Amino acid sequence: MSACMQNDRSAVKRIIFALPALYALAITPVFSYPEYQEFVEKHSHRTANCAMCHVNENGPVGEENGQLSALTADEFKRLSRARGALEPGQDVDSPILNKFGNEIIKTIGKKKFVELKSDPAALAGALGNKSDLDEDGISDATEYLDGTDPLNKFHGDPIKLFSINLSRYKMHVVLTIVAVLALNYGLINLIKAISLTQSMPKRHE
Ligand SMILES: [Ca+2]
Ligand SMILES: [Ca+2]
Repeated sequence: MSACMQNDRSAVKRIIFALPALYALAITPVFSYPEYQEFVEKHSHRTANCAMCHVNENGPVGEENGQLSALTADEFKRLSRARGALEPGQDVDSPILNKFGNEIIKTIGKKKFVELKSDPAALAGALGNKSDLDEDGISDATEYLDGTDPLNKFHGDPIKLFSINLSRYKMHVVLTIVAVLALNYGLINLIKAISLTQSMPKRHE
């Protein structure tokens, strides 16, 4: 069998495997949830785009990475499973959602997420303060309210990050201050000693 025929067969197989997922996608409307984005921008006075929860900053519709038209057959299956995760606690791994987006569905379930569209502020309370995916010390829920990136440890409300880092590294700060004071003290005494030496009368032999 020629390589060309083998390639054709494997392409046909891929299409056949993808058919159920494509059908599921076709009968499931593509939801977008601009209510959350609008709330975040209004509440935080920061610009928020789809990248807060999605892989692609332009959202799920399109042909780029993390968008529906670029998904493989396996990714369609993962998408279908994620869309069926109506209740919390399920293992969600949607290829169009980033880690935070998947965490939201895992924590509260798709059903609750859709319900909260009418009250986007309540999403923070529903998420709770346990999860801090980027480990910057600010919970995902707070970063949602603040309009900062819950997957970037260097992106957070500056005052909160400063306060958290000061608390985390307070021993380093104290030791640095002590070291600087000790160095200054030593330098001052050294200068005094040199001055004294120079001001002492020279012995005539
Ligand atoms: Ca965080
Ligand atoms: Ca962050």
